[in-house]
Amino acid sequence: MNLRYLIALFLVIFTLPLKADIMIKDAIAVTSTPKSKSGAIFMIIHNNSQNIDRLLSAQTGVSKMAQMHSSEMDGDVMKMVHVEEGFEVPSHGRLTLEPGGKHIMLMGLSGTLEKDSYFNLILEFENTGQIEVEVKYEGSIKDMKKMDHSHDH
Ligand SMILES: [Cu+2]
Repeated sequence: MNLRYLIALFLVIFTLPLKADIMIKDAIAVTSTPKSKSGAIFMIIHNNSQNIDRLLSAQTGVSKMAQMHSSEMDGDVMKMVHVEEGFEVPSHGRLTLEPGGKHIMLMGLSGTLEKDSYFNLILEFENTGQIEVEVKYEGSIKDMKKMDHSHDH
């Protein structure tokens, strides 16, 4: 192996983009009506590392509080439960926050969000630390495409 080859090899290794351990996709927020004081954030959290991570908390400037919630059926009624310990993100796996499942609940919204605008959300992970993501406000939940197949009774 000559020196020139070695140098080339090093250049390749050190210029490869580092794959982030935690990657956030499709972060969106919805409210039940345009003037609601509460809303929900959905996203897909990819964990590319060998370690389990945990989403501990979330913070945003657009609401007073952000909580980790899960949805559970209580008879015929969908109930939201505050998950204080946060959500586990499996290693080499993903966590999906989606309507009718786990989500980040926004409480005390300022009510100034405009449809299709973006706001910043800071996520705190046990291993990875803080990650800032942009969340798109998709308007009221009726506007959300994924809700097209929601169950009507
Ligand atoms: Cu909730």
